Amino acid sequence: MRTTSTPTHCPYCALQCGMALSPLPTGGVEVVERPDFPVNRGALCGKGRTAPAVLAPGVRLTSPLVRSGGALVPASWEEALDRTARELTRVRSAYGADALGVFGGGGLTNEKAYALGKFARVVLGTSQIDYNGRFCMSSAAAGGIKAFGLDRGLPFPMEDIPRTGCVILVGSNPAETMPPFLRFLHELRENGGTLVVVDPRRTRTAEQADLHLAPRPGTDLALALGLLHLVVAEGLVDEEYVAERTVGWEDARATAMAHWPEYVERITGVSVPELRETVRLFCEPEAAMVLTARGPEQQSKGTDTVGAWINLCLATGRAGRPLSGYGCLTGQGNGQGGREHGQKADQLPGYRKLDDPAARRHVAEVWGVDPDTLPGPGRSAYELLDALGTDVKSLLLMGSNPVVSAPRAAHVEERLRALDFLAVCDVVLSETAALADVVLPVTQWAEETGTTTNLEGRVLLRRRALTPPDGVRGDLEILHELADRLGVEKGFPTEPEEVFEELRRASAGGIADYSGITYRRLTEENGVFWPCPAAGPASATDPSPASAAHPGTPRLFLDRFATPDGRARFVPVSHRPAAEEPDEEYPVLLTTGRVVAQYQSGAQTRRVDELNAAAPGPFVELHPRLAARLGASEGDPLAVVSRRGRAVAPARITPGIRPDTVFMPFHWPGEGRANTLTNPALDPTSRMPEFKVCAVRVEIAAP
Ligand SMILES: Nc1nc2c(c(=O)[nH]1)N[C@H]1C(S)=C(S)[C@@H](COP(=O)(O)OP(=O)(O)OC[C@H]3O[C@@H](n4cnc5c(=O)[nH]c(N)nc54)[C@H](O)[C@@H]3O)O[C@H]1N2
Ligand SMILES: Nc1nc2c(c(=O)[nH]1)N[C@H]1C(S)=C(S)[C@@H](COP(=O)(O)OP(=O)(O)OC[C@H]3O[C@@H](n4cnc5c(=O)[nH]c(N)nc54)[C@H](O)[C@@H]3O)O[C@H]1N2
Ligand code: SF4
Ligand SMILES: [Mo]
Repeated sequence: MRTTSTPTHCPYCALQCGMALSPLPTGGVEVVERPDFPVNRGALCGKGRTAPAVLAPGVRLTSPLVRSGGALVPASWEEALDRTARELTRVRSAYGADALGVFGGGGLTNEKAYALGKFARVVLGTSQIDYNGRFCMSSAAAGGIKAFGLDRGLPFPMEDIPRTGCVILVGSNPAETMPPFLRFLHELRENGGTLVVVDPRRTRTAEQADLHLAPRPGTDLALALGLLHLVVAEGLVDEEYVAERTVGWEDARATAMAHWPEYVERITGVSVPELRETVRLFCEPEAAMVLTARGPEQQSKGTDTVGAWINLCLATGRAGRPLSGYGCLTGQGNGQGGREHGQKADQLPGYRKLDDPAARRHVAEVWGVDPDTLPGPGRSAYELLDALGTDVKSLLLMGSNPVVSAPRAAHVEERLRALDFLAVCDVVLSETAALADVVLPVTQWAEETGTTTNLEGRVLLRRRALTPPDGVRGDLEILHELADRLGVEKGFPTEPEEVFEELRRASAGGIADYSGITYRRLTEENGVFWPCPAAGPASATDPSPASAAHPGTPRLFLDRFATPDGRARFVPVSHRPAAEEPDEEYPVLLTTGRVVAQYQSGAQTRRVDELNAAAPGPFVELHPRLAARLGASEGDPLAVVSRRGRAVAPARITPGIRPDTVFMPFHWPGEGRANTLTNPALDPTSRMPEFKVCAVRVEIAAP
């Protein structure tokens, strides 16, 4: 069996666990462990293990669908593609190119994300493209760019984590969201290091910690400032490092000094002794790390919050040194690569900026177009969804299910219904695809080749292990066919490697430089970390590839940060409240997140029996004191009401959550949809919605 298996990677989260696929005699494939891949060493969570279930023809779409007489009916590919091209052309002639919206996803391979961004700018000529990564890690990205001049999830490989002295894990629950990663945290503690977890809930991750801080949701910024205040007060600033490797300390110091520990205790609910203990654990060892995930980031002040945690690292000399640093645990399978190659509203491939004239010239040359024809930056994801049916009249959607996953989802659903034309490329009939005028069924991870970039910035190759069923086509093929019908015959190859070769050239010289990475290398090495420039300059006179390959860059910033002067920037930030604080009418805080057995909007995992048995539906997690006040018992249907709407789900009572807060996972549509409630207040820099805090009222739902 072993010899015939194909090594590849999981279709779901940003760990991109290595696995191998073996063909089964009955058809289909079986997942086999691949202990050689250093991130998971063979371990997989239940989602990865059961991922082949979604490949079965009964579960997925195998024919295009078009809306006819109000219903979606099967159609030929010719008919579905012709209709899509016709509608896009009609909308463009009636309203202009910016009436054509495009929405991508961080689960798409680098090749797809690159082709989608190019398709929007070159074929449609629209500025109106963004993607679901805006809901995911845009605040960490913005914070990283401000401070370090560059954003890559982790600036070091995962294998460094067990060797540091202390990890502060802020708003991250890998026990549910990245189970194989827990091993690194166990090893950290076995090696004598300590773990501090910051989460309003005592999660299964928090249970592993030496110290669990449970702040009120939305107060991580104040918490980080309070810790920095204590660092200064206790004389723990690394003055030499600050002088040599940073700028802006005086202003950052001044704002931190305004955040007295007692004041921070009042805002966060974390006691002064706990703050002191955190500072001790963080500052005592030689090296330490801060890792954030969606808890502190999905806030209307997420960028400043990330900045405050980075300030703490900089003041203590814990960035750009061995086994120290700030990192963000990215989320989706290609959450990292998906934000580097141009599906983001303000971006061109190689992490270039769309408003930078030199970047426009470089990419336009690779694309063979006049730089002046490239549109400028467009709207962010929520703003784009909010504009549907007003000045954006059609939407091409690839790799997201916003009916379940967008904030203020009932409003987003209404906006989707108000479109003149909606086309969705998906593997299943998601809740969003069900609203479409045309649904284009696509091939899946195990059936196609392509690269992803995991949370470490490691570029990986997923390999085709299976022949797709009749009736489905690849996303690249769809873009090729649509481009052709819209009059652009060249520039949209269907072979992933050909797209990657072009991506290499487009990214060359950019921040996320992939030009030294080839499919060949990716089959021989366990991934290559960007930046990886082509070793020798390939000039017009000597186009031969250089002999010595660049090794890639597993560890960033050891010599210098990616700013013009090589120094990191402190950002002066101050506490501010959430966009919506509790009041008499809405006295409870709602926060949202994930459970281990479901993935995102659930479009894929809700179709897997084993996962549904483990996590059958939504719930409202609440503290026994709040339950007693409501008169609610375990399992009682609770109505959670916010200014956006009302959701109903059974009570799950646990002393592990703060009594002022309820938690709902967001994986389900319908009555228990958490995003009916959430607040689309946006961070001013990253345009990230405030998924992690809003004010609600909780009551027992009338039967
Ligand atoms: N099983 C599963 N795994 C996944 C995914 C999935 O859907 N399901 N999705 C993937 C993706 S795209 C992502 S982005 C990652 C997300 O991975 P995580 O960030 O680990 O997941 P979340 O559950 O969204 O949030 C983490 C924790 O933040 C806490 N939290 C809530 N509010 C606050 C706050 O104000 N401050 C702090 N400090 N913490 C708070 C929550 O209680 C929760 O335990 O997971 C990836 N892995
Ligand atoms: N309340 C609340 N809401 C949240 C969050 C939260 O913490 N709380 N987290 C946010 C975060 S971090 C994220 S990342 C978003 C994610 O939410 P979504 O963007 O909805 O993500 P998915 O559910 O993964 O949707 C991906 C869709 O694309 C399909 N698909 C998968 N692979 C491919 C492919 O290769 N090609 C095509 N064409 N389709 C494909 C899948 O079947 C699925 O329908 O949710 C956000 N929403
Ligand atoms: S942890 Fe993430 S990458 Fe690994 S098997 Fe689970 S879902 Fe897949
Ligand atoms: Mo995410």
